[in-house]
Amino acid sequence: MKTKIQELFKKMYGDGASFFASPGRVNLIGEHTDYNLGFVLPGAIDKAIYVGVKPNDGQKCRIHSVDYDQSIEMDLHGEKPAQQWARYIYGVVQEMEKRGALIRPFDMTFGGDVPLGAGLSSSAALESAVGFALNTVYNLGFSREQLAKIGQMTEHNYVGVRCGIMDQFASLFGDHGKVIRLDCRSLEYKLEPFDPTGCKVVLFDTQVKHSLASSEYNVRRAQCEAGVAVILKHVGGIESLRDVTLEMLNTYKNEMDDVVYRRCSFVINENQRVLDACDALEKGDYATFGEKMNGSHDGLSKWYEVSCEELDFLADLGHRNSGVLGARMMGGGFGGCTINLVRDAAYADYLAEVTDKFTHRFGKAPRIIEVNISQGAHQIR
Ligand code: GAF
Repeated sequence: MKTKIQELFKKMYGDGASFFASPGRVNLIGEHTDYNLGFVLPGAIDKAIYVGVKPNDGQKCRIHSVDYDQSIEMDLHGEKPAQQWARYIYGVVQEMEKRGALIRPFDMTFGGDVPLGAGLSSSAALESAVGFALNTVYNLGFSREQLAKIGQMTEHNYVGVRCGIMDQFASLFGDHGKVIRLDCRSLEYKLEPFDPTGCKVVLFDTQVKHSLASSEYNVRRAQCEAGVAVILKHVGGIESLRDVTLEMLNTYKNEMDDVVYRRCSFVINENQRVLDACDALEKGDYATFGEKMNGSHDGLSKWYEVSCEELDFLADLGHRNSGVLGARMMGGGFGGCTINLVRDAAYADYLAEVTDKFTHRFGKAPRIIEVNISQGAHQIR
């Protein structure tokens, strides 16, 4: 893909472009905790969005999407573009300009190998790749942390998803063989070696994407905020669910809707699971780590209600198999993929079992995606 972007840029817009890559991500544990200012444990993967960019002398940007096979001209200060994919680029530019940058029109080609709709954050990879590319080419001086916030605010203001910062952070800060233990409030992070000797990480993509995913995402966020508002009436200094204990939640349970209670309860437990999983990781205890992954899935499915039949089916297969240390849905939910920690000795048989049983039940095999934890946003020389 990298070479294709380079060749295409040359063919369409000539020589002199600079090229960049920013990856998708996996998340080992810590789902729907980021916008509650809690903890997450993602890692960048070896699948990325590649961008070629070069300033032009015209009044408009010329942009070609390889994946959508579409070319557009875009006025940086005009209306929001009609194409969804172009809004990510437009949004990043607007967010940079809000922060004082001046961006002249450019030519751009982009495309990638992050599977679309699989929950691997291809959109955050695009925002991060575009942000990183423009930051470098125009020498804007934004830090990686600022670029992550620019990507996150692009989602809020130009796509309509009130996401947290996990995906953009992982795409910008990832490193080979390391997961990112991120505190989503302070944005302090630690790169932890992730080397589960004797195991493999594999993703099973249901290839299901429910149209409700982004609206339900915003509903979940609002439910968490509603829970915080109840607690705040009684306890001072509460900024987010990060500050709420299960004890507080249970004390004021009667003042909140049962659904709100369930959502908040999940988030508080999930935060604790991330911390427990990180402790297990430091000790090299992958069995405990896997148990936390399983608990995360159960909570996401039953308490946060962001799973779906296909994801539950895949997680359940993992939970019943002694060769699988952990299995859970990953990302926002309502489709996409599961992440699985599988013993080497069981790996081949398990892949065959999953393919067979899933196909029997849903009439289509899941897509098997093998990933390596890899480097964050970078320039390609
Ligand atoms: C999506 C969002 F973009 C992230 O910010 C995060 O909330 C995730 O869903 C759920 O953990 O990927």
